[in-house]
Amino acid sequence: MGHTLAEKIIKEHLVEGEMRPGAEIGIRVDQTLTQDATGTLVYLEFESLGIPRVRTELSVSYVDHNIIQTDFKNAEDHRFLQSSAAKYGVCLSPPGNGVSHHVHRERFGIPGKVLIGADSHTTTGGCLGMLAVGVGGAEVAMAMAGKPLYLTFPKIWGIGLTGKLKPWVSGKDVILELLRRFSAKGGLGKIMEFFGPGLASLDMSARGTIANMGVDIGATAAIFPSDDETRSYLTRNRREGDWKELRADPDAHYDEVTELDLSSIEPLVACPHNPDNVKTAAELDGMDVAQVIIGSSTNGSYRDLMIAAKVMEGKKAHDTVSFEINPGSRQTLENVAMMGGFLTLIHAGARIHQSGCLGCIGMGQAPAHGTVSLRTMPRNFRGRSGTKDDAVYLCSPETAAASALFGKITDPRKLGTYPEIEYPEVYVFNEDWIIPPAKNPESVEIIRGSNIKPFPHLGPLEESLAGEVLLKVSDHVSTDLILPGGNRILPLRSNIPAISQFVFDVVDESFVARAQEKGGGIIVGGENYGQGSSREHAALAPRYLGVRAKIVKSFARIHKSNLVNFGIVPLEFMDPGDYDNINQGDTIRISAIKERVARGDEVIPVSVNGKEIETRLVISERERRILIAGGLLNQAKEA
Ligand code: MIC
Repeated sequence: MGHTLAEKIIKEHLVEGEMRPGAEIGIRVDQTLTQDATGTLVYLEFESLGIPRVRTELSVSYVDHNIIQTDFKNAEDHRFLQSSAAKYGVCLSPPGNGVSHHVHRERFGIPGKVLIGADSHTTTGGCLGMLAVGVGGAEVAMAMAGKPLYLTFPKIWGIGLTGKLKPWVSGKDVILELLRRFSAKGGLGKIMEFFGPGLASLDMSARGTIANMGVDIGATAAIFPSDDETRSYLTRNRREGDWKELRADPDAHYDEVTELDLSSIEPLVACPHNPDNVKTAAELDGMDVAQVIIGSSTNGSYRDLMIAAKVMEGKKAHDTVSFEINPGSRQTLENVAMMGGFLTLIHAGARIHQSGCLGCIGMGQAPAHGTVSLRTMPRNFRGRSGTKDDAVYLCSPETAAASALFGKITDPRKLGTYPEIEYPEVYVFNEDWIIPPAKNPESVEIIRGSNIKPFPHLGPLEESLAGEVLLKVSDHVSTDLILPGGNRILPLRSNIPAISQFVFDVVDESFVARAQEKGGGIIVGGENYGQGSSREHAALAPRYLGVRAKIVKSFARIHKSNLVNFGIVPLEFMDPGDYDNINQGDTIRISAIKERVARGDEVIPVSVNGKEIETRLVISERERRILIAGGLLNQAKEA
């Protein structure tokens, strides 16, 4: 029997384990990426391993998140990252170059390679036929040290595409349609693999958007074949030499198949506060909007900005709308400028921001209370925009631009003829935007400003765990709720004692004081706990406050690995009904936990106010050793 494309890449990179769903495998990593908000910890982690230079084919450090410098902290992080990159053999993409996912695709992504990144949207790389996976920072540090990436071998979810997108419908609508049908946990434990005749009508921009939000449907990765579209994209980026044809075998077997007729999709909008809360633009048509932002890792490409420019040609954004453009990359900025797009947008009243993540993670662009913000970004979790009671809606650039014109959510099909976009034959860019590593690394001093605090010491797993339920939360709690972003908190990413003061800030402002008073405790949660960002701070900061176990209905993949990597025991209710009978303030005891973890027990009894319930610990042998050591770095240093 033939193989899927994902299987072929995994097979070629397999160094440990067996390729069957549910088994743990280790795969060789070719490329890594970090971004500044997660990256400072990654380089501290890498440094603690005592390895002089990275052992990957390519590692790139992007500075794209914390680029609004309200005080010295971000700038100090940037200098730390630049000097670390120079010393350890990593390329640096400095602030202004744009979002890692765009720049990586433009300059470095290669079909058939394995890329991992300390950012959940690393899945974007799947648009080029790479196996691209978002992971916690410690796993990136290990890969930079030449270690494999460990994964539970996923199911391969084939998405068979037929038909052709209708005018005014684009890549964002495709992924929103999948989110609408399958929910934010529909892809858990799966790699999405796209195939079929419909692929021909999906350009690289659409593929990037879809692969980007593959993680928002819960998938480990989302992959497209490397075909003529991939070739022409690489050629336009002067990298035709990196192209090779890659696709699934004709008789490949997918664990699941979904047929998607592209011509049946209409303009869609995700409503607050989850990307899977999807309605049609037509249903929401007429709702007042106060802010429209086009850009981000999801929709910040040349095409995305040019279609907005075409919509705005000869027109002006509505007076009541703050119309904002966040270019995905410097290359996009330069090419859209060259083709006249920015002139149109500026003339139409757009506010042009620097290339980067910005408002997508609450770094500026916070909306006013009680107003609707319509964005082309990937996430709309409560409070993520920087305004606690925000109302963020997500859509395509077409719907965003149409809505900016009228000041109301607008189905873009009302605009008449769908404009054609002209592409430059080759994109202009300057290779020197990327700063190569130092040729004389020994002489490079790492610049450690006062914002870079040492990595906290984490002790090994105790014999037994006891404590109170410090907080009980419901389903789909994102890492943005566990440890928020925003320009107040993000600059503290390199300072765990300081950032830990914001754990669960959006949910319950008294959480930190309670955790400190009780000397730590246990968190209880619902389904898909820890969805969203890969930020390991959402595990490390609670651990710093003494949280040693979480009991939930189900975990999101990256957060669960992060919990293990920082020594927090990730338990799942055997009977989800037990969730209803457990409350904040209840006394929890988990006896002989260390012995049970070491013995390989999957069923872990937990006493709740003296009454026993059963929970499940579904982790590999390797992860059990990590938990016992108190975290991945402790274990790596022991080994
Ligand atoms: C996100 O989109 O949520 C982020 C901000 O890019 C995060 C990374 C972070 O929290 O630093 C992610 O996706 O991993």
